[in-house]
Amino acid sequence: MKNVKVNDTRNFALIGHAGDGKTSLGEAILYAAGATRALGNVSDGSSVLNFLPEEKERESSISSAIYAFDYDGKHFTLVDTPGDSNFQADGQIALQALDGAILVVSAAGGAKVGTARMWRYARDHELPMVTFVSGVDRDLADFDRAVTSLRDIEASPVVISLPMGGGEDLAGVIDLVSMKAVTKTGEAEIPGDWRDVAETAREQLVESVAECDDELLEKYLEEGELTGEEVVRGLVAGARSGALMPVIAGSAMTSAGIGQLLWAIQEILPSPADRAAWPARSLADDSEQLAAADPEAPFAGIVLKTLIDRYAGTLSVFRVVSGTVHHDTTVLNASRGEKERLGKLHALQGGEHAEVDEAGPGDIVAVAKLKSVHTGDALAAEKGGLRLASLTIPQGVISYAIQAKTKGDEDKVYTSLGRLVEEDPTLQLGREASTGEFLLTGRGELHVRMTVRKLKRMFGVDVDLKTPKVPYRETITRKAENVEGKLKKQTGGKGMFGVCYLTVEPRARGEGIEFVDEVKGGAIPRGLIPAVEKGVLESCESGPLAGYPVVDVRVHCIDGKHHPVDSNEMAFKLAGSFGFKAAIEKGKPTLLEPIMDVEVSIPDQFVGDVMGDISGRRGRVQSSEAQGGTQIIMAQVPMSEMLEYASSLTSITGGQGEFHMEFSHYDEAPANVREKVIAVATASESTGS
Ligand SMILES: Nc1nc2c(ncn2[C@@H]2O[C@H](COP(=O)(O)OP(=O)(O)OP(=O)(O)O)[C@@H](O)[C@H]2O)c(=O)[nH]1
Ligand SMILES: [Mg+2]
Repeated sequence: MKNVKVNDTRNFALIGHAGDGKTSLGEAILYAAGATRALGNVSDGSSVLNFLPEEKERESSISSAIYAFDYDGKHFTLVDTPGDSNFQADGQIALQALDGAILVVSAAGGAKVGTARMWRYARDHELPMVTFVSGVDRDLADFDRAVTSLRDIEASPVVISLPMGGGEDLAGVIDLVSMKAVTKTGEAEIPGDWRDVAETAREQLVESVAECDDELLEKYLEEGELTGEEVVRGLVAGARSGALMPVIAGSAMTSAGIGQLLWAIQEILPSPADRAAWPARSLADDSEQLAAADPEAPFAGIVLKTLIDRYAGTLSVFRVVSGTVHHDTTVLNASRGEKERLGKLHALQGGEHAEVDEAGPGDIVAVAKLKSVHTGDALAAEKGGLRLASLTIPQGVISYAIQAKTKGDEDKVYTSLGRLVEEDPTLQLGREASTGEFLLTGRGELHVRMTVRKLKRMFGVDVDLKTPKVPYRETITRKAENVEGKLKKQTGGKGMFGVCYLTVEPRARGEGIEFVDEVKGGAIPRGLIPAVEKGVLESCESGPLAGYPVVDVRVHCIDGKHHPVDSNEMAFKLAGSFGFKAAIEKGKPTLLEPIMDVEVSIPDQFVGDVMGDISGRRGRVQSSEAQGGTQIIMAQVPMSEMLEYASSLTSITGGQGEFHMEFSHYDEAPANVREKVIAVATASESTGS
């Protein structure tokens, strides 16, 4: 990979719905490019992209795999992302560090909810895309319907290669750019019985690209045709601006269309130099700058993945945006302000890696874990460097309480999970203050269960998952004025004295806690007001109803009393805490529950059952629309009702449903829910568990 120019580098991801053929397509690309000696297969465990044992077992990707290879004098890095909504966030992180994407759509089912989600994500990050309609060799393949389904998700498809036949009779593809038939034996003239279809499709292609460019449109209107070169120019312009989505037909199994795809990757997807420059800030004066793909510029890079390797330990994978780095280069972790010396650089090939001497713009390389570096961090040259924006990391949405299966394993469980969280930042590990339980938070039930599997395989420790914990909150519903918080201890020895008067009032959802100092005339000495605030904030951690954090309250400290000798920090902290607790009680506390945005996609016939089930879960359906053969239902449902939704949806739809959810907002819980939560909290308090 040395000496490849920036213009000859391509970094792209395979994105799409679960099971639509991304990994298989990745294997077909690697094989066609000569990067692998045999065509890897997801079903027999020979895939080099699904290299994790959990992936081989499930025959499905759970983490994005990065594979660097050279082809035709160019350097490519392919990132195969998972399609399941439990793991898609991992691909979303990687996409932010790449230059383009291949949207993989199954010819048998067309675009689905996972296709739409990743398509929107890539579009929002301005990544040019090409669609590969895969599996045209399948019995149920319907290429035209798959193309139409792309219109449903608002992509603007333009077909650049057509399948010749389908199912078992698939003979190859027709390349509409070169107007040739491509079969197993090579390139040939388009057979007579395919000529009309090809001509019509070519006309549509020419018309679509002409509409992307005024000059081409003029020529097309005058002459009714464009040259091959002009078609390519229009395609490139259309795909890069997002106005067009070039579509290629093919199969990962028969390798039909893979040549066209390799062509499109080189000709249509941008090189690191073609894409928009990266916004950055100067480390010296914080001014806004652009980081360009210049090998001579000061180094700037971005960490897109952290992975635990069998042999090398933990690795940080970064993409070089500007400049060039070597083994031993000292860089700055610009996101955290720490210096780091790079170890040996490695190019990744799925689960394997090969040492490289240097990395320049567009290269994606791994180094042994740098101590301060986390996924998403920006790296920069020590001198004259630019700080790129850190990547956005989607956070977990569902929490489980975890408990070591074997007593005595607790420490090991905690440190090992810490390493897995390091590897997968969409997981969070925390402790519930009110119960002391350890919580593992992930993007879905399967995400958390897979993490537990990895924990067992990699670190030899096992845990039990307990019913997910709902992160309830507490707040007040009315104002309570002038409530006294008093600490007075003046019998024997050194006394303690502090009094504060607090007024509390409700704030809007999501506004948090605010402390306002309105004490006049030194009723509480200036230096001791922060102690009152500290007392208030500490009390917020555990509310009066069920011990959940108190939120969305404004606390005014309006007055107080002090003693020249006995007043001190401790006294006012306790006074603040007592005052706050008393004020909250008077403010008629209530329980808030998290509400989730839920997106369910199901075949038509299950709409009635699924909607009924959502209402039964206190959910509100907000919309329902048809999208490429599936119905998408959007609803808001309390989190407590969604904890085991995955298995219910499977049983309602016989495994044909998919859902995704994200936290939306907090809402007041109805009285019956509140009473139940309080009863559970009181019971666990009295048993001390
Ligand atoms: N006939 C046929 N089968 C295919 C093709 N591509 C994939 N498959 C099969 O479809 C199934 C799913 O393929 P994968 O490549 O694992 O799909 P994926 O998109 O990577 O799935 P996730 O990683 O779960 O998102 C496997 O059984 C493949 O063998 C194709 O072009 N033709
Ligand atoms: Mg896969």
